[in-house]
Amino acid sequence: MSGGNFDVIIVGAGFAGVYMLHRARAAGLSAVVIEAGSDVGGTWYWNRYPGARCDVHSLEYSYSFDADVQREWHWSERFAPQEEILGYIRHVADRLDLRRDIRFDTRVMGATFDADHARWTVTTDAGDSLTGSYCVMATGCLSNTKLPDIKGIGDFAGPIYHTGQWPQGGVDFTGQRVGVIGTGSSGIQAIPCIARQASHLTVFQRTPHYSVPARNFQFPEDYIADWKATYPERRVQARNTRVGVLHDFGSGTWDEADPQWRVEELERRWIKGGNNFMYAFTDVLENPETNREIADFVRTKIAEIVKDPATRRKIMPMDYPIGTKRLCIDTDYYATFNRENVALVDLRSEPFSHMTVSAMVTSTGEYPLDALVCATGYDAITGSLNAIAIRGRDGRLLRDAWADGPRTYLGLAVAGFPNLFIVTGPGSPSVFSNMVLSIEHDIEWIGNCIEWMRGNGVTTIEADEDAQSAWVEHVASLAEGTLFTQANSWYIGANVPGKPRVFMPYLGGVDTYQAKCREVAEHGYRGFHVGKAR
Ligand code: NA7
Repeated sequence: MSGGNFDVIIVGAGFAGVYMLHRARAAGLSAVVIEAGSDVGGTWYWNRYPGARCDVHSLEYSYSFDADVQREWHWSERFAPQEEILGYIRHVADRLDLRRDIRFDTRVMGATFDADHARWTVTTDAGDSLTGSYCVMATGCLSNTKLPDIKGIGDFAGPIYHTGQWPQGGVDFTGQRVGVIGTGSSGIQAIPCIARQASHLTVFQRTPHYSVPARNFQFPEDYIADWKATYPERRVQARNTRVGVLHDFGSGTWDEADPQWRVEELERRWIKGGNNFMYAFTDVLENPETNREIADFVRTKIAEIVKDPATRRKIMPMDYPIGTKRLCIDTDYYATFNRENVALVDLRSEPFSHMTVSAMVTSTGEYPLDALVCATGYDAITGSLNAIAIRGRDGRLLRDAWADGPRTYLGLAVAGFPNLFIVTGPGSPSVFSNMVLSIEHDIEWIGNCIEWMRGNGVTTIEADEDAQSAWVEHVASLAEGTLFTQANSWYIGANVPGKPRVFMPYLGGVDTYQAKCREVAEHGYRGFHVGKAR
Protein backbone atom coordinates (compact mmCIF):
# COMPACT_ATOMS: atom_id res chain seq x y z
CA MET A 1 0.00 0.00 0.00
CA SER A 2 1.41 3.40 -0.89
CA GLY A 3 0.14 6.89 -1.32
CA GLY A 4 1.80 10.19 -2.01
CA ASN A 5 1.01 13.83 -2.58
CA PHE A 6 1.24 15.21 -6.09
CA ASP A 7 0.34 18.19 -8.14
CA VAL A 8 -1.43 16.09 -10.77
CA ILE A 9 -3.02 12.65 -10.54
CA ILE A 10 -3.72 11.13 -13.93
CA VAL A 11 -6.05 8.16 -14.38
CA GLY A 12 -5.13 5.95 -17.33
CA ALA A 13 -1.93 5.41 -19.33
CA GLY A 14 -3.22 5.30 -22.88
CA PHE A 15 -2.39 7.94 -25.47
CA ALA A 16 -3.93 10.59 -23.18
CA GLY A 17 -2.33 9.65 -19.87
CA VAL A 18 1.11 9.19 -21.38
CA TYR A 19 1.12 12.66 -22.90
CA MET A 20 -0.49 14.26 -19.84
CA LEU A 21 2.34 12.96 -17.68
CA HIS A 22 4.92 14.40 -20.05
CA ARG A 23 3.06 17.72 -20.25
CA ALA A 24 2.77 17.93 -16.46
CA ARG A 25 6.48 17.32 -16.07
CA ALA A 26 7.23 19.98 -18.67
CA ALA A 27 5.26 22.41 -16.52
CA GLY A 28 7.43 21.51 -13.54
CA LEU A 29 4.61 19.63 -11.80
CA SER A 30 4.86 16.42 -9.85
CA ALA A 31 2.58 13.84 -11.42
CA VAL A 32 1.61 10.20 -11.17
CA VAL A 33 -0.40 7.97 -13.49
CA ILE A 34 -2.56 5.12 -12.22
CA GLU A 35 -3.19 2.40 -14.79
CA ALA A 36 -5.22 -0.81 -14.49
CA GLY A 37 -3.23 -2.61 -17.19
CA SER A 38 0.29 -3.96 -16.85
CA ASP A 39 1.67 -1.62 -19.47
CA VAL A 40 0.94 1.64 -21.25
CA GLY A 41 -1.36 1.66 -24.28
CA GLY A 42 -4.96 1.88 -23.03
CA THR A 43 -7.27 0.77 -25.83
CA TRP A 44 -4.26 -0.60 -27.70
CA TYR A 45 -3.13 -2.56 -24.68
CA TRP A 46 -6.49 -4.30 -24.20
CA ASN A 47 -7.71 -4.77 -27.78
CA ARG A 48 -5.43 -7.58 -28.95
CA TYR A 49 -8.08 -9.50 -30.85
CA PRO A 50 -7.11 -10.89 -34.25
CA GLY A 51 -7.33 -8.24 -36.96
CA ALA A 52 -7.36 -5.29 -34.53
CA ARG A 53 -6.10 -2.19 -36.27
CA CYS A 54 -6.80 1.51 -36.42
CA ASP A 55 -9.17 3.04 -38.96
CA VAL A 56 -7.25 6.34 -39.13
CA HIS A 57 -4.16 6.75 -41.31
CA SER A 58 -1.23 5.81 -39.08
CA LEU A 59 0.92 8.84 -39.95
CA GLU A 60 -1.95 10.95 -38.63
CA TYR A 61 -2.90 8.73 -35.70
CA SER A 62 0.24 9.61 -33.77
CA TYR A 63 1.59 12.32 -31.50
CA SER A 64 2.83 15.54 -33.02
CA PHE A 65 4.09 17.20 -29.84
CA ASP A 66 7.65 15.89 -30.10
CA ALA A 67 9.39 16.50 -33.43
CA ASP A 68 12.08 13.90 -32.71
CA VAL A 69 9.60 11.13 -31.91
CA GLN A 70 7.59 12.11 -34.96
CA ARG A 71 10.66 11.92 -37.20
CA GLU A 72 12.13 8.74 -35.75
CA TRP A 73 9.14 6.44 -35.60
CA HIS A 74 8.54 4.29 -38.64
CA TRP A 75 4.93 3.40 -39.44
CA SER A 76 4.73 0.42 -41.74
CA GLU A 77 1.12 0.38 -42.94
CA ARG A 78 -1.71 2.73 -43.87
CA PHE A 79 -3.83 1.37 -41.00
CA ALA A 80 -1.46 0.23 -38.29
CA PRO A 81 -2.14 -3.06 -36.55
CA GLN A 82 -2.67 -3.12 -32.78
CA GLU A 83 0.80 -4.43 -31.98
CA GLU A 84 2.48 -1.64 -33.92
CA ILE A 85 0.44 1.07 -32.18
CA LEU A 86 1.12 -0.50 -28.81
CA GLY A 87 4.83 -0.66 -29.71
CA TYR A 88 4.69 3.03 -30.57
CA ILE A 89 3.13 4.09 -27.24
CA ARG A 90 5.64 1.91 -25.38
CA HIS A 91 8.44 3.54 -27.35
CA VAL A 92 7.19 7.03 -26.45
CA ALA A 93 6.92 6.08 -22.77
CA ASP A 94 10.51 4.79 -22.80
CA ARG A 95 11.92 7.58 -24.92
CA LEU A 96 10.48 10.20 -22.54
CA ASP A 97 11.32 8.17 -19.43
CA LEU A 98 7.71 8.12 -18.26
CA ARG A 99 7.39 4.66 -16.71
CA ARG A 100 8.90 5.61 -13.37
CA ASP A 101 5.82 7.73 -12.62
CA ILE A 102 3.22 5.18 -13.74
CA ARG A 103 1.69 2.69 -11.30
CA PHE A 104 0.59 -0.32 -13.32
CA ASP A 105 -1.84 -3.09 -12.35
CA THR A 106 -3.71 -0.62 -10.21
CA ARG A 107 -7.32 0.41 -10.71
CA VAL A 108 -8.70 3.72 -9.47
CA MET A 109 -11.85 3.15 -7.43
CA GLY A 110 -12.67 6.61 -6.14
CA ALA A 111 -11.73 10.28 -6.38
CA THR A 112 -13.02 12.77 -3.81
CA PHE A 113 -12.61 16.52 -3.78
CA ASP A 114 -11.81 18.18 -0.48
CA ALA A 115 -13.08 21.75 -0.83
CA ASP A 116 -11.33 22.97 2.32
CA HIS A 117 -7.90 22.10 1.02
CA ALA A 118 -8.67 22.21 -2.73
CA ARG A 119 -7.30 18.73 -3.21
CA TRP A 120 -8.41 15.47 -4.74
CA THR A 121 -7.94 12.20 -2.90
CA VAL A 122 -7.73 9.23 -5.22
CA THR A 123 -8.13 5.69 -3.93
CA THR A 124 -7.18 2.47 -5.69
CA ASP A 125 -7.90 -1.24 -5.51
CA ALA A 126 -4.39 -1.70 -4.11
CA GLY A 127 -5.45 0.27 -1.05
CA ASP A 128 -3.48 3.38 -2.04
CA SER A 129 -4.71 6.83 -1.14
CA LEU A 130 -3.05 9.64 -3.08
CA THR A 131 -3.73 13.34 -3.07
CA GLY A 132 -3.34 15.87 -5.84
CA SER A 133 -4.25 19.45 -6.65
CA TYR A 134 -5.62 18.39 -10.02
CA CYS A 135 -7.14 15.17 -11.23
CA VAL A 136 -7.06 14.31 -14.93
CA MET A 137 -9.34 11.57 -16.19
CA ALA A 138 -7.53 10.03 -19.15
CA THR A 139 -9.82 7.04 -18.98
CA GLY A 140 -10.69 6.64 -22.67
CA CYS A 141 -13.98 6.61 -24.54
CA LEU A 142 -14.13 2.89 -25.20
CA SER A 143 -12.72 1.07 -22.20
CA ASN A 144 -15.67 -0.14 -20.16
CA THR A 145 -16.46 -3.45 -21.87
CA LYS A 146 -19.98 -4.84 -22.11
CA LEU A 147 -20.87 -8.55 -22.11
CA PRO A 148 -24.21 -9.80 -23.41
CA ASP A 149 -26.78 -10.86 -20.85
CA ILE A 150 -27.66 -14.34 -22.13
CA LYS A 151 -29.43 -16.85 -19.94
CA GLY A 152 -27.11 -19.69 -18.95
CA ILE A 153 -23.94 -18.04 -20.29
CA GLY A 154 -22.24 -19.13 -17.08
CA ASP A 155 -23.02 -22.78 -17.92
CA PHE A 156 -20.95 -22.68 -21.10
CA ALA A 157 -17.87 -24.86 -20.58
CA GLY A 158 -15.70 -23.23 -23.25
CA PRO A 159 -13.75 -20.00 -22.93
CA ILE A 160 -15.54 -16.67 -23.41
CA TYR A 161 -13.49 -13.75 -24.69
CA HIS A 162 -14.32 -10.07 -25.06
CA THR A 163 -12.47 -8.34 -27.88
CA GLY A 164 -11.66 -5.47 -25.53
CA GLN A 165 -10.06 -7.76 -22.92
CA TRP A 166 -8.19 -10.15 -25.13
CA PRO A 167 -5.67 -12.54 -23.51
CA GLN A 168 -2.08 -11.28 -23.62
CA GLY A 169 -0.68 -14.31 -25.37
CA GLY A 170 -3.39 -14.44 -28.06
CA VAL A 171 -5.80 -17.29 -28.73
CA ASP A 172 -5.41 -20.20 -31.11
CA PHE A 173 -8.79 -21.23 -32.57
CA THR A 174 -7.38 -23.95 -34.82
CA GLY A 175 -9.82 -26.83 -35.13
CA GLN A 176 -12.45 -25.14 -32.96
CA ARG A 177 -16.09 -24.24 -33.49
CA VAL A 178 -16.22 -20.57 -32.60
CA GLY A 179 -19.16 -18.22 -32.11
CA VAL A 180 -18.79 -14.44 -32.50
CA ILE A 181 -21.46 -12.12 -31.12
CA GLY A 182 -21.37 -8.63 -32.57
CA THR A 183 -20.68 -7.12 -35.96
CA GLY A 184 -19.43 -3.62 -35.08
CA SER A 185 -15.87 -2.52 -35.90
CA SER A 186 -14.27 -5.14 -33.64
CA GLY A 187 -16.37 -8.05 -34.90
CA ILE A 188 -15.92 -6.99 -38.51
CA GLN A 189 -12.14 -6.93 -38.08
CA ALA A 190 -11.94 -10.18 -36.11
CA ILE A 191 -14.40 -12.32 -38.09
CA PRO A 192 -12.29 -12.77 -41.26
CA CYS A 193 -9.22 -13.69 -39.18
CA ILE A 194 -11.06 -16.15 -36.93
CA ALA A 195 -12.77 -17.71 -39.97
CA ARG A 196 -9.37 -18.53 -41.47
CA GLN A 197 -8.32 -20.38 -38.31
CA ALA A 198 -11.43 -21.99 -36.85
CA SER A 199 -12.95 -25.22 -38.14
CA HIS A 200 -16.31 -23.48 -38.07
CA LEU A 201 -17.46 -19.95 -37.28
CA THR A 202 -21.00 -18.88 -36.40
CA VAL A 203 -21.57 -15.12 -36.44
CA PHE A 204 -24.48 -13.91 -34.29
CA GLN A 205 -25.65 -10.60 -35.74
CA ARG A 206 -28.19 -8.28 -34.13
CA THR A 207 -27.81 -5.28 -36.46
CA PRO A 208 -26.13 -5.49 -39.86
CA HIS A 209 -23.45 -2.78 -40.04
CA TYR A 210 -22.23 -0.87 -43.07
CA SER A 211 -18.61 -1.52 -43.87
CA VAL A 212 -16.31 -0.22 -46.58
CA PRO A 213 -12.99 -1.74 -47.64
CA ALA A 214 -9.86 -0.60 -45.81
CA ARG A 215 -7.51 -1.24 -48.75
CA ASN A 216 -4.68 -1.32 -46.30
CA PHE A 217 -1.16 -1.28 -47.75
CA GLN A 218 2.45 -1.27 -46.70
CA PHE A 219 3.98 2.19 -46.99
CA PRO A 220 6.63 2.52 -49.68
CA GLU A 221 9.73 4.35 -48.33
CA ASP A 222 9.26 7.41 -50.52
CA TYR A 223 5.66 7.78 -49.29
CA ILE A 224 6.85 8.15 -45.71
CA ALA A 225 9.76 10.41 -46.66
CA ASP A 226 7.40 12.67 -48.57
CA TRP A 227 4.95 12.78 -45.68
CA LYS A 228 7.61 13.51 -43.10
CA ALA A 229 9.07 16.33 -45.19
CA THR A 230 5.82 18.22 -44.74
CA TYR A 231 4.69 16.81 -41.37
CA PRO A 232 4.27 20.12 -39.49
CA GLU A 233 2.13 21.66 -42.24
CA ARG A 234 0.00 18.53 -42.44
CA ARG A 235 -0.59 18.57 -38.69
CA VAL A 236 -1.79 22.17 -38.87
CA GLN A 237 -4.07 21.33 -41.79
CA ALA A 238 -5.53 18.37 -39.91
CA ARG A 239 -6.39 20.56 -36.91
CA ASN A 240 -8.31 22.80 -39.27
CA THR A 241 -10.63 20.07 -40.47
CA ARG A 242 -13.96 18.85 -39.09
CA VAL A 243 -12.59 15.53 -37.89
CA GLY A 244 -8.89 16.12 -37.43
CA VAL A 245 -7.98 13.89 -40.35
CA LEU A 246 -6.75 14.88 -43.81
CA HIS A 247 -9.62 13.31 -45.68
CA ASP A 248 -10.47 14.33 -49.18
CA PHE A 249 -13.46 16.50 -48.17
CA GLY A 250 -16.02 17.14 -50.89
CA SER A 251 -17.24 20.72 -51.07
CA GLY A 252 -20.85 20.35 -52.22
CA THR A 253 -24.04 18.46 -51.60
CA TRP A 254 -25.27 15.46 -53.55
CA ASP A 255 -27.81 17.61 -55.39
CA GLU A 256 -25.21 20.12 -56.47
CA ALA A 257 -23.05 17.46 -58.09
CA ASP A 258 -23.21 16.25 -61.66
CA PRO A 259 -25.10 12.87 -61.69
CA GLN A 260 -22.41 10.97 -63.51
CA TRP A 261 -19.62 12.44 -61.41
CA ARG A 262 -21.41 11.41 -58.19
CA VAL A 263 -21.29 7.73 -59.00
CA GLU A 264 -17.76 7.91 -60.33
CA GLU A 265 -16.72 9.71 -57.19
CA LEU A 266 -18.21 7.06 -54.90
CA GLU A 267 -16.54 4.37 -56.98
CA ARG A 268 -13.21 6.20 -56.74
CA ARG A 269 -13.55 6.42 -52.98
CA TRP A 270 -14.63 2.78 -52.67
CA ILE A 271 -11.48 1.80 -54.53
CA LYS A 272 -9.31 4.10 -52.45
CA GLY A 273 -10.75 2.56 -49.28
CA GLY A 274 -11.14 3.85 -45.75
CA ASN A 275 -13.32 6.47 -44.10
CA ASN A 276 -12.81 8.90 -46.95
CA PHE A 277 -15.90 7.29 -48.38
CA MET A 278 -18.19 9.29 -46.06
CA TYR A 279 -16.84 12.69 -47.06
CA ALA A 280 -17.65 12.90 -50.77
CA PHE A 281 -20.65 15.15 -50.13
CA THR A 282 -21.31 17.67 -47.40
CA ASP A 283 -24.85 16.56 -46.55
CA VAL A 284 -24.52 12.79 -46.07
CA LEU A 285 -25.41 12.92 -42.39
CA GLU A 286 -28.06 15.61 -42.68
CA ASN A 287 -30.04 14.88 -45.82
CA PRO A 288 -31.91 11.54 -45.84
CA GLU A 289 -31.98 11.45 -49.64
CA THR A 290 -28.24 11.86 -49.97
CA ASN A 291 -27.72 9.31 -47.23
CA ARG A 292 -29.95 6.81 -49.02
CA GLU A 293 -27.91 7.22 -52.22
CA ILE A 294 -24.67 6.49 -50.39
CA ALA A 295 -26.23 3.55 -48.52
CA ASP A 296 -27.63 2.16 -51.78
CA PHE A 297 -24.18 2.31 -53.31
CA VAL A 298 -22.77 0.25 -50.42
CA ARG A 299 -25.69 -2.19 -50.53
CA THR A 300 -25.02 -2.79 -54.23
CA LYS A 301 -21.40 -3.59 -53.41
CA ILE A 302 -22.43 -5.99 -50.62
CA ALA A 303 -24.84 -7.72 -52.99
CA GLU A 304 -22.03 -8.20 -55.50
CA ILE A 305 -19.76 -9.79 -52.90
CA VAL A 306 -22.03 -12.07 -50.84
CA LYS A 307 -23.05 -15.08 -52.95
CA ASP A 308 -25.69 -16.88 -50.89
CA PRO A 309 -29.08 -15.10 -51.25
CA ALA A 310 -30.24 -15.88 -47.70
CA THR A 311 -26.99 -14.63 -46.17
CA ARG A 312 -27.08 -11.58 -48.42
CA ARG A 313 -30.55 -10.74 -47.18
CA LYS A 314 -29.54 -11.10 -43.54
CA ILE A 315 -26.31 -9.11 -43.79
CA MET A 316 -27.80 -6.17 -45.70
CA PRO A 317 -28.03 -3.00 -43.56
CA MET A 318 -31.45 -1.55 -44.35
CA ASP A 319 -33.09 0.28 -41.51
CA TYR A 320 -30.82 3.10 -40.38
CA PRO A 321 -28.82 5.77 -42.20
CA ILE A 322 -25.23 4.95 -43.14
CA GLY A 323 -22.70 6.57 -40.81
CA THR A 324 -25.10 6.98 -37.90
CA LYS A 325 -23.59 3.90 -36.31
CA ARG A 326 -19.83 4.10 -36.75
CA LEU A 327 -18.88 3.14 -40.29
CA CYS A 328 -16.71 0.02 -40.25
CA ILE A 329 -13.57 -0.40 -42.29
CA ASP A 330 -12.84 -4.00 -43.22
CA THR A 331 -10.58 -6.41 -44.99
CA ASP A 332 -12.57 -9.25 -46.59
CA TYR A 333 -15.51 -8.99 -44.19
CA TYR A 334 -18.36 -9.63 -46.60
CA ALA A 335 -16.38 -12.17 -48.64
CA THR A 336 -15.82 -14.19 -45.46
CA PHE A 337 -19.48 -15.21 -45.60
CA ASN A 338 -18.79 -17.03 -48.88
CA ARG A 339 -16.61 -19.50 -46.98
CA GLU A 340 -18.04 -22.92 -46.33
CA ASN A 341 -17.06 -22.85 -42.66
CA VAL A 342 -18.91 -19.61 -41.86
CA ALA A 343 -22.60 -19.18 -40.98
CA LEU A 344 -24.56 -16.03 -40.20
CA VAL A 345 -27.35 -16.10 -37.61
CA ASP A 346 -29.80 -13.20 -37.69
CA LEU A 347 -30.75 -12.52 -34.09
CA ARG A 348 -33.66 -10.37 -35.14
CA SER A 349 -35.46 -13.38 -36.57
CA GLU A 350 -34.10 -15.92 -34.09
CA PRO A 351 -33.14 -14.22 -30.80
CA PHE A 352 -30.93 -15.83 -28.19
CA SER A 353 -32.74 -18.27 -25.95
CA HIS A 354 -29.96 -19.55 -23.69
CA MET A 355 -26.56 -21.23 -23.60
CA THR A 356 -25.87 -24.81 -22.66
CA VAL A 357 -22.58 -26.32 -21.62
CA SER A 358 -21.59 -26.69 -25.28
CA ALA A 359 -23.89 -24.61 -27.47
CA MET A 360 -25.70 -21.38 -28.14
CA VAL A 361 -29.43 -21.89 -28.44
CA THR A 362 -31.67 -19.42 -30.27
CA SER A 363 -35.43 -19.46 -30.68
CA THR A 364 -35.09 -21.77 -33.67
CA GLY A 365 -31.64 -23.33 -33.65
CA GLU A 366 -28.80 -24.82 -31.63
CA TYR A 367 -25.19 -23.96 -32.50
CA PRO A 368 -22.47 -26.17 -30.96
CA LEU A 369 -19.45 -24.09 -29.88
CA ASP A 370 -16.02 -24.68 -28.38
CA ALA A 371 -15.36 -20.98 -27.76
CA LEU A 372 -17.35 -17.76 -27.70
CA VAL A 373 -16.08 -14.32 -28.71
CA CYS A 374 -18.06 -11.28 -27.58
CA ALA A 375 -17.40 -8.31 -29.84
CA THR A 376 -20.23 -6.62 -28.00
CA GLY A 377 -18.74 -3.20 -27.44
CA TYR A 378 -18.60 -0.76 -24.57
CA ASP A 379 -20.48 1.45 -22.21
CA ALA A 380 -18.99 4.20 -24.33
CA ILE A 381 -17.74 7.68 -23.44
CA THR A 382 -19.22 7.87 -19.93
CA GLY A 383 -18.79 4.23 -18.82
CA SER A 384 -15.21 4.44 -17.60
CA LEU A 385 -15.91 7.68 -15.70
CA ASN A 386 -19.09 6.44 -14.07
CA ALA A 387 -17.29 3.28 -13.00
CA ILE A 388 -15.22 5.41 -10.60
CA ALA A 389 -16.86 6.96 -7.54
CA ILE A 390 -15.97 10.55 -8.42
CA ARG A 391 -17.20 12.90 -5.71
CA GLY A 392 -17.09 16.66 -6.18
CA ARG A 393 -18.32 19.48 -3.96
CA ASP A 394 -20.52 18.36 -1.06
CA GLY A 395 -19.72 14.73 -1.84
CA ARG A 396 -21.90 14.70 -4.96
CA LEU A 397 -21.25 11.71 -7.22
CA LEU A 398 -20.50 12.42 -10.87
CA ARG A 399 -22.66 9.49 -11.91
CA ASP A 400 -25.59 11.06 -10.01
CA ALA A 401 -24.94 14.46 -11.58
CA TRP A 402 -25.06 12.65 -14.93
CA ALA A 403 -28.12 10.50 -14.19
CA ASP A 404 -30.00 12.07 -17.11
CA GLY A 405 -26.96 12.11 -19.38
CA PRO A 406 -23.49 13.63 -19.21
CA ARG A 407 -23.17 17.37 -18.58
CA THR A 408 -19.84 19.07 -19.20
CA TYR A 409 -18.43 22.40 -20.18
CA LEU A 410 -16.40 21.94 -23.39
CA GLY A 411 -16.19 18.23 -22.60
CA LEU A 412 -13.27 19.15 -20.36
CA ALA A 413 -14.80 20.13 -17.02
CA VAL A 414 -17.91 19.63 -14.91
CA ALA A 415 -19.73 22.12 -12.67
CA GLY A 416 -19.40 21.03 -9.05
CA PHE A 417 -16.14 19.18 -9.71
CA PRO A 418 -13.35 21.74 -9.34
CA ASN A 419 -9.87 20.97 -10.66
CA LEU A 420 -11.14 17.84 -12.39
CA PHE A 421 -10.31 17.59 -16.07
CA ILE A 422 -11.60 15.05 -18.56
CA VAL A 423 -9.67 14.21 -21.71
CA THR A 424 -11.91 13.77 -24.79
CA GLY A 425 -14.97 13.80 -22.53
CA PRO A 426 -18.64 13.84 -23.51
CA GLY A 427 -19.43 17.13 -25.22
CA SER A 428 -16.08 17.19 -27.04
CA PRO A 429 -15.44 15.84 -30.57
CA SER A 430 -13.81 12.69 -29.08
CA VAL A 431 -14.84 9.65 -31.13
CA PHE A 432 -15.87 11.91 -34.02
CA SER A 433 -12.30 12.87 -34.57
CA ASN A 434 -8.77 11.60 -34.84
CA MET A 435 -8.50 10.62 -31.18
CA VAL A 436 -4.78 11.31 -30.90
CA LEU A 437 -5.16 14.79 -32.33
CA SER A 438 -8.04 15.54 -29.96
CA ILE A 439 -6.14 14.08 -27.03
CA GLU A 440 -3.17 16.33 -27.79
CA HIS A 441 -5.45 19.35 -27.94
CA ASP A 442 -7.14 18.54 -24.65
CA ILE A 443 -3.88 17.82 -22.83
CA GLU A 444 -2.37 21.07 -24.07
CA TRP A 445 -5.47 22.98 -23.01
CA ILE A 446 -5.39 21.36 -19.56
CA GLY A 447 -1.63 21.86 -19.20
CA ASN A 448 -1.92 25.52 -20.19
CA CYS A 449 -4.84 25.99 -17.81
CA ILE A 450 -2.91 24.57 -14.87
CA GLU A 451 0.10 26.74 -15.73
CA TRP A 452 -2.16 29.77 -15.92
CA MET A 453 -3.69 28.93 -12.55
CA ARG A 454 -0.31 28.63 -10.91
CA GLY A 455 0.98 31.76 -12.55
CA ASN A 456 -2.02 33.74 -11.28
CA GLY A 457 -2.34 32.37 -7.78
CA VAL A 458 -5.51 30.49 -8.69
CA THR A 459 -6.12 27.40 -6.60
CA THR A 460 -9.44 26.19 -8.01
CA ILE A 461 -11.13 26.28 -11.38
CA GLU A 462 -14.69 25.09 -11.82
CA ALA A 463 -17.16 25.19 -14.70
CA ASP A 464 -20.03 27.60 -14.19
CA GLU A 465 -23.43 25.89 -14.11
CA ASP A 466 -24.95 28.25 -16.71
CA ALA A 467 -21.97 28.03 -19.06
CA GLN A 468 -22.22 24.26 -18.78
CA SER A 469 -25.97 24.25 -19.51
CA ALA A 470 -25.41 26.43 -22.56
CA TRP A 471 -22.71 24.04 -23.79
CA VAL A 472 -24.88 20.96 -23.20
CA GLU A 473 -27.69 22.61 -25.18
CA HIS A 474 -25.30 23.59 -27.94
CA VAL A 475 -24.00 20.01 -28.23
CA ALA A 476 -27.58 18.65 -28.31
CA SER A 477 -28.73 21.18 -30.91
CA LEU A 478 -25.87 20.24 -33.24
CA ALA A 479 -26.99 16.60 -33.12
CA GLU A 480 -30.68 17.43 -33.55
CA GLY A 481 -30.17 18.66 -37.09
CA THR A 482 -28.60 15.38 -38.16
CA LEU A 483 -29.61 11.80 -38.92
CA PHE A 484 -27.73 10.48 -35.87
CA THR A 485 -30.91 10.32 -33.81
CA GLN A 486 -32.26 7.64 -36.18
CA ALA A 487 -29.92 4.82 -35.14
CA ASN A 488 -29.49 2.77 -31.98
CA SER A 489 -25.83 3.60 -31.62
CA TRP A 490 -23.43 3.79 -28.72
CA TYR A 491 -23.04 7.49 -29.58
CA ILE A 492 -26.42 7.95 -27.90
CA GLY A 493 -26.03 5.22 -25.31
CA ALA A 494 -28.58 2.96 -27.03
CA ASN A 495 -26.43 -0.15 -26.61
CA VAL A 496 -26.62 -0.10 -22.80
CA PRO A 497 -30.02 -0.90 -21.29
CA GLY A 498 -31.19 1.96 -19.07
CA LYS A 499 -28.53 4.42 -20.24
CA PRO A 500 -30.01 7.87 -20.91
CA ARG A 501 -30.40 8.54 -24.62
CA VAL A 502 -28.23 11.57 -25.11
CA PHE A 503 -26.02 12.17 -28.12
CA MET A 504 -22.64 12.53 -26.43
CA PRO A 505 -19.99 13.75 -28.89
CA TYR A 506 -19.69 17.36 -30.14
CA LEU A 507 -20.55 17.51 -33.83
CA GLY A 508 -19.51 21.09 -34.56
CA GLY A 509 -16.12 19.98 -35.88
CA VAL A 510 -12.63 19.77 -34.46
CA ASP A 511 -11.66 23.10 -36.01
CA THR A 512 -14.59 24.96 -34.46
CA TYR A 513 -14.27 23.16 -31.14
CA GLN A 514 -10.59 23.97 -30.77
CA ALA A 515 -11.24 27.61 -31.67
CA LYS A 516 -13.93 27.80 -28.97
CA CYS A 517 -11.64 26.26 -26.35
CA ARG A 518 -8.88 28.70 -27.32
CA GLU A 519 -11.28 31.61 -27.03
CA VAL A 520 -12.38 30.52 -23.55
CA ALA A 521 -8.75 30.40 -22.39
CA GLU A 522 -7.87 33.72 -24.03
CA HIS A 523 -10.72 35.36 -22.16
CA GLY A 524 -9.36 34.36 -18.78
CA TYR A 525 -11.19 31.00 -18.78
CA ARG A 526 -14.59 32.44 -19.51
CA GLY A 527 -17.38 30.26 -18.16
CA PHE A 528 -15.27 29.06 -15.26
CA HIS A 529 -15.20 30.22 -11.65
CA VAL A 530 -11.73 30.62 -10.28
CA GLY A 531 -10.81 30.59 -6.61
CA LYS A 532 -7.71 32.02 -4.97
CA ALA A 533 -6.14 31.03 -1.69
CA ARG A 534 -7.04 33.39 1.12
P1 NA7 B 1 -19.80 -1.78 -31.19
O1 NA7 B 1 -19.59 -0.93 -32.36
O2 NA7 B 1 -20.63 -1.27 -30.07
O3 NA7 B 1 -20.40 -3.16 -31.71
C1 NA7 B 1 -20.93 -4.10 -30.83
C2 NA7 B 1 -21.66 -5.16 -31.60
O4 NA7 B 1 -22.17 -6.13 -30.69
C3 NA7 B 1 -22.85 -4.62 -32.36
O5 NA7 B 1 -22.99 -5.34 -33.54
C4 NA7 B 1 -23.99 -4.90 -31.40
O6 NA7 B 1 -25.25 -4.99 -32.00
C5 NA7 B 1 -23.57 -6.24 -30.86
N1 NA7 B 1 -24.17 -6.53 -29.57
C6 NA7 B 1 -23.98 -5.85 -28.42
N2 NA7 B 1 -24.68 -6.43 -27.42
C7 NA7 B 1 -25.32 -7.47 -27.97
C8 NA7 B 1 -26.20 -8.46 -27.46
N3 NA7 B 1 -26.57 -8.48 -26.19
N4 NA7 B 1 -26.67 -9.39 -28.30
C9 NA7 B 1 -26.30 -9.39 -29.59
N5 NA7 B 1 -25.48 -8.49 -30.14
C10 NA7 B 1 -24.99 -7.55 -29.34
O7 NA7 B 1 -18.41 -2.22 -30.52
P2 NA7 B 1 -17.03 -2.52 -31.25
O8 NA7 B 1 -16.11 -3.05 -30.23
O9 NA7 B 1 -17.24 -3.32 -32.47
O10 NA7 B 1 -16.55 -1.12 -31.72
C11 NA7 B 1 -16.43 -0.05 -30.81
C12 NA7 B 1 -15.59 1.02 -31.40
O11 NA7 B 1 -14.22 0.67 -31.21
C13 NA7 B 1 -15.68 1.24 -32.86
O12 NA7 B 1 -16.73 1.97 -33.29
C14 NA7 B 1 -14.37 1.93 -33.16
O13 NA7 B 1 -14.45 3.28 -32.78
C15 NA7 B 1 -13.44 1.22 -32.27
P3 NA7 B 1 -26.13 -3.65 -32.21
O14 NA7 B 1 -25.49 -2.92 -33.34
O15 NA7 B 1 -26.05 -2.88 -30.91
O16 NA7 B 1 -27.49 -4.16 -32.49
